[in-house]
Amino acid sequence: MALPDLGKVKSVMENEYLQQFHQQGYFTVPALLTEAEIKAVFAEIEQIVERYTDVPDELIQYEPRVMSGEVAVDRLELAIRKLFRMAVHNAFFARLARHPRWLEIAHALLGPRLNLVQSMLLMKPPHCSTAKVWHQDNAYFRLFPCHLLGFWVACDAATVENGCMHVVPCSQHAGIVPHQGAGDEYGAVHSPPAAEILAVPLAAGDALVFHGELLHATPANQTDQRRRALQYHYAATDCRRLRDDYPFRLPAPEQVIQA
Ligand SMILES: O=C(O)CCC(=O)C(=O)O
Repeated sequence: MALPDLGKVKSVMENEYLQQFHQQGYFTVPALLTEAEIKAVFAEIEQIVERYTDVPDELIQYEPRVMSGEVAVDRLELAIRKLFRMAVHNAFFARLARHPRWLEIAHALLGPRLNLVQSMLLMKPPHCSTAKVWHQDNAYFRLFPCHLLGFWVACDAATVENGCMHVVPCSQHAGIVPHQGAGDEYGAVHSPPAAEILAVPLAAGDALVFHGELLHATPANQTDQRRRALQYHYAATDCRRLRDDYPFRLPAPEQVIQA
């Protein structure tokens, strides 16, 4: 990815962040969301789960271990693996895609014209969640050049025990590695060596900003606590799918954003 003009973005983002992004493939930002904003996120999830009369099929995806009957849960919300493309289906999450602090960072790294490629709320509930396998997000999207990044925003404190993000620093430099599998099991054929893996625990409201080809994974939630996280992916509008025979369909961008 070409570096944006560091002089121009200096007032917007610390050079240190930019350098870490381009070298290591990620950086963390403290308190990207306030406590009040996180409360509003939780309230909106509750509304979606409890009150929508006609929930679109793609919006709510359940944990496979609950679906198979292996694990029972007390409340429907605790069976949800993810809310998918919720910025398409819900006005609150659509507005969140234009959060000024997020866009400041996204524009600094990707330029003035952006597509919101995908929004997700990763619920990782206690007792029934499964790991998310090692993967690169651009193995799903297949956008070239990879002017693509993800925001992963912890809404609860994310720890090693409850399934925080794990990354392989610098892995984006190797491009897309071979992937296989179906659905959420689609992942890198080879898991990285333990010595290369870095856990990224975060406080609620903190964010991991990561390159679209950074290898990452999350373990299952082994605690009684919840671990909810938002994930929004933005790409520069110059990214293209060069072929369309990849395992995943890529719908139209959820939003087009102009600085
Ligand atoms: O489990 C998580 O929170 C991360 C999931 C993830 O990396 C993804 O769906 O791309």
